[in-house]
Amino acid sequence: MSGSVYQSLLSAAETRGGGYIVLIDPDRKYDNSLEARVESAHNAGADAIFVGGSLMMDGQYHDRIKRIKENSTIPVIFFPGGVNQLNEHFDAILFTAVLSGRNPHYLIGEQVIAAPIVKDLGLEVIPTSYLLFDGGSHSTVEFMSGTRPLPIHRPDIAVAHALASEYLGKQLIYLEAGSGAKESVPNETVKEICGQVSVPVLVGGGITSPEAAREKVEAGAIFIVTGTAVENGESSNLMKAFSDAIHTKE
Ligand code: 1GP
Repeated sequence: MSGSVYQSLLSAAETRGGGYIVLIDPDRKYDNSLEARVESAHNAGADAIFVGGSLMMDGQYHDRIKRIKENSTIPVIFFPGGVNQLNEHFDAILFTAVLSGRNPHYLIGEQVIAAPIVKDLGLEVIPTSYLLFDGGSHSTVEFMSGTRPLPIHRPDIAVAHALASEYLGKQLIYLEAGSGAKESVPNETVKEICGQVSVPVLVGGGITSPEAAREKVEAGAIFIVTGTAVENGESSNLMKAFSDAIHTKE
């Protein structure tokens, strides 16, 4: 269960006024920039790297996880796209249920398949509620999970899902607008949720500017995830700007 990686992330976020997480999609289209992105994340002062993606288009996935881990001194955490992506090199796994949806396979099916393998690999488990919002881009995760996202401008529905997540014992709530979303989860929704739950909230999807990231932290989010905005090896300056904006106490 949640252990040293989770605790160290929380304590870093508390000390720094927020936590910055860089998402690396290990699909082939990013193969040439893997090491550069890991290095940029370190140079920017990111607190962790999430690794995951909904689709893998070749057989080199496991090799890429090894490359990421070999180049990282910050935690490398599995943000699962499916049980086939489990790997021994991760420091922890977001043990995720798509609680915004009503597809039993992503509420409990994948988790049952994954659990014995997670145990065998000895991965630290972070029980996570994944709430997918409609960010206006028909995200890959919407298609792959076969679920409808939550309406993005209905904070009442969002709060109800977040409260249910807390009462189900989740230790992290991921508010996700989908990778490359046109609209990120609104600040008011983040604020409403953070005012109602005590579980740490993480926001990702469609966050394209450091200012937007900071607003989510000011609304109560503990962690901010960026992927698309910083997906090139050349985006090290932007990563640093995100990091500075999110680490509000530095
Ligand atoms: C996707 O929340 C992450 O799962 C990051 O989204 O790629 O839009 O930054 P972006």
